[in-house]
Amino acid sequence: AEIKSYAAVDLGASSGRVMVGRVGPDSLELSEAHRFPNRPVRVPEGLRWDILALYAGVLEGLRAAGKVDSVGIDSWAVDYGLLDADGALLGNPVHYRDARTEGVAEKVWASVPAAELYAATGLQYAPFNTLYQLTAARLTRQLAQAERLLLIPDLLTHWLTGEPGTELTNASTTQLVDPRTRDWSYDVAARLGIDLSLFAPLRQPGDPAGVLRPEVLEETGLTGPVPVTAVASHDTASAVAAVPAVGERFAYICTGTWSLAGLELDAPVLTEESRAANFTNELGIDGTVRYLRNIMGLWLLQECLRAWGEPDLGGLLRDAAEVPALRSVVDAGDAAFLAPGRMPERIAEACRASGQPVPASPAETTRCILDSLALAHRRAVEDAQHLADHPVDVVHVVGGGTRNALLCQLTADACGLPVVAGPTEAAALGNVLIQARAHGLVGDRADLRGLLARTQPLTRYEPRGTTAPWRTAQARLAER
Ligand code: ADP
Ligand code: LRH
Repeated sequence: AEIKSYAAVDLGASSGRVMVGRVGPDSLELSEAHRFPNRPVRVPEGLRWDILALYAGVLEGLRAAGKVDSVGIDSWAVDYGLLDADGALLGNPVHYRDARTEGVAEKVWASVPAAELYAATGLQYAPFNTLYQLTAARLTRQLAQAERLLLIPDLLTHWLTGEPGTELTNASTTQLVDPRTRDWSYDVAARLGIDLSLFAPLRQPGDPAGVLRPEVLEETGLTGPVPVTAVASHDTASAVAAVPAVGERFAYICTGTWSLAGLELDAPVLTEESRAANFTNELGIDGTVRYLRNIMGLWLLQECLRAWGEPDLGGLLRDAAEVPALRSVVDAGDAAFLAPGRMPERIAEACRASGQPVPASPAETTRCILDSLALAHRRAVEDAQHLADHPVDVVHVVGGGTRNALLCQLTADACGLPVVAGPTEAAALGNVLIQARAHGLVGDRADLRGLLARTQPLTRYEPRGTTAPWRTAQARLAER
């Protein structure tokens, strides 16, 4: 039977990779063509993405990938590049952890109250939602000069093909989309003075997005035509598409730089209760809603490792497993941990301020982070089931965090549910499968998930003991 090859470009906040997926009627194999670090750069005006280095990594990866039937790009959400009338990039894209959005939300809410904004867009409050970024940029010369705004995967797709577009799953993270109509929220944009004509027309996951330009073929040594396919270009949407679940009674946690924990639903939950719980309704494939909460994720650990001079992670996790459980926990949903820098100190301060033992070694700090993440996973899985009235029997963990067995086990313990961990490269697999489906190789969502469940290595973690210590820890956190 025929096997097709797809290149999946998946750009996470900590690394970018170009993976090659080989898809047959009942086979799916993924291999890594190229991986490169994603290192933001702090310049005098603030924190910026090194977009040219990322694009160079994409080209190098496509060269390493060799002959493929199509290419798709996904990346982290919310950020964008601006192009002038000549199509030239205006400055380096601003990083979502940049400080420019501090205090901006209050200004937005003065025009459109937070409750109305949630009812219209279903998006959680996060300071970095594109809507707040654009409001922060409002009076800048750069925005005045801009003719086009392209979200990061759309920008790279545009550089590869020359074709502009705005892919829907990622557009849903701008907070300018109505999750019921799955179209722009014209009213919100108008009231905030955001010019929607900056955005290229919406496209759906699976839509064609052009072919590699002749210069790109030359640069990568590929022979044309090589089509580019719009995938679920928000990395989390691609990852959720690749959750190897059976049926509907599952929760997922996409663990990487962030933990994105929640449910796949048929319709958004726009209640006031849901807003108060800060759940978001991002759009998924096939008319689905990704109802989830953002948790700080392994960012907390990444930043500590950076502060400690990058010690060996395996050794550190082994030592952390020996530290007594739940001695101190911090609120891993707290936006206070969003900015880079001084992470071990900030965690120590949070423990001290809440009257808990202050972690005294990297192993203790690491344990505090993993316990705190597992606790936040528990809260999100519990709250989502309640808010959406959608019970689950299993938690699927996907992404880089599946390589952290301690985190997976603690998550099972905290949730009191079995955890099925894998695939690790879920976003890349979702990316590959949407391309394969666009070319008629796989069927509906259930087919796609069945294929993953049959072909990808998965690890099951059963919950140990009762959830009582986790419930106590949760109550302790809530008191503060
Ligand atoms: P992103 O896509 O956000 O850049 P990834 O999904 O690649 O993130 O996950 C990166 C995280 O995975 C790292 O921060 C690290 O905590 C975890 N990780 C990667 N490799 C290992 C490993 N060998 N053991 C334990 N954890 C790992
Ligand atoms: C994860 C992610 C997440 C967003 C954040 C900005 O990579 O896309 O879903 O909230 O980055």
